[in-house]
Amino acid sequence: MEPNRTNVIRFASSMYSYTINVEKIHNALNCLEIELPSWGFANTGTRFGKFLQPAAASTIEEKFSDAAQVHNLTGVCPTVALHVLWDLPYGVGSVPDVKKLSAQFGVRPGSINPNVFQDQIYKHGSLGNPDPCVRKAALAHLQDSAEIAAGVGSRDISLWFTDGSNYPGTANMRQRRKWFSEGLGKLHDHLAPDQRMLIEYKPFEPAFYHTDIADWGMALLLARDAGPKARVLVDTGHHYQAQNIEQIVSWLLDEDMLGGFHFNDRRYADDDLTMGSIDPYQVFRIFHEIRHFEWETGKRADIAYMVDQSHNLKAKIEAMIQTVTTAQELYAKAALVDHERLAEYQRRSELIDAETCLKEAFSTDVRPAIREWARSRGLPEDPMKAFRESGYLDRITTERRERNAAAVTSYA
Ligand code: LRH
Ligand code: MN
Repeated sequence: MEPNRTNVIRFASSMYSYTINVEKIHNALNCLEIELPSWGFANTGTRFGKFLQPAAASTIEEKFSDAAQVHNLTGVCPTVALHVLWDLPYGVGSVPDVKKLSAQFGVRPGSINPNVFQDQIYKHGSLGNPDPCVRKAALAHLQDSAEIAAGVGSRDISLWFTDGSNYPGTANMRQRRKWFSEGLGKLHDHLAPDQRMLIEYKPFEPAFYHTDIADWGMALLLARDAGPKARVLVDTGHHYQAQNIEQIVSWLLDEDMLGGFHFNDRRYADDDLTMGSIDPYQVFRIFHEIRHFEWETGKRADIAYMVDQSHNLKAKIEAMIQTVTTAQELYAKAALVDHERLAEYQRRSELIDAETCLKEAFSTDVRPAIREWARSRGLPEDPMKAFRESGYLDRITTERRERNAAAVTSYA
């Protein structure tokens, strides 16, 4: 698309003159949807305690209400991820309530997250547990979750397992892999034709010696074994410090096995901090690998962009708005990379110029173009300011303060 006066802003620097292609930014924003986690609105903590927020959501109605606030202010969060035990206490029986709330608040149920880690029976694992009765119970919950997903119209069943061990010699890791393969295969066969199962890996926590699905390779092999409706889910917080996450993303894209992301940020381990708060360039590099793949292949990657954070200190709804606007900014910057020019520099191993293609895009201030995009969609230019002026926070604080004050805070 030839830049003309209307869709570009010209910039001339000593080394380079470049234009901001506003249309490219708007097109990118038009196709970016970000799924919010219901649990991101609830009072959560660490093992050392939980600091209660009077406005926190605890009922599924309140979580839909808060998610709808973020969607109405940003226009890009039409779905909310649900965690079965936390949001659907009656399992399939909770489906009618969820559908009613979805209609009431204009936000659809997103990925369905089974929970085979909280119940006491899962002490030694779920699908990987040496006790066949426990494996059977876990599979039943996973299959129920697939039915819940079908009932509420969700496509993705998002799977995370705490299975593993804390001490060497206490688990047969090869045997447990076989049990996982067996269980995931049975779940796969239980899925509806349009459903997907996303397998999330995590190197450690709560298991501290081995985790059965510890990295992308293990998740990929298990997904392959399970069948064509299985994909890998990349939680950005589930990597060792020095791991190159965007390389993992590029391989999963190449294998057509990348199903989705849980975005958050971290300084040390699975800190679940707000996206882009510690290393925004990391998120940019991930978005760049996806956009470059889509440019090269001419096909849109079928990825679920989801947030998975627990806001232990920040005000929860504001932290979610901050996360979504940060994701939009970093995605818009990645959309500005000149793929032709980059491919040419890569082909010629022009290192400085190739790197500068990314740096130029990353250092571009896309906020004016995003404000223009928001205006064009009848959305507030500054969602955070609009939220603070809406009075919503005061209203829910009054409604929820008493109930939240009574909640348990201590770990033990
Ligand atoms: C595990 C995890 C998983 C969720 C949980 C809330 O660390 O990332 O995706 O189920 O957080
Ligand atoms: Mn996650």
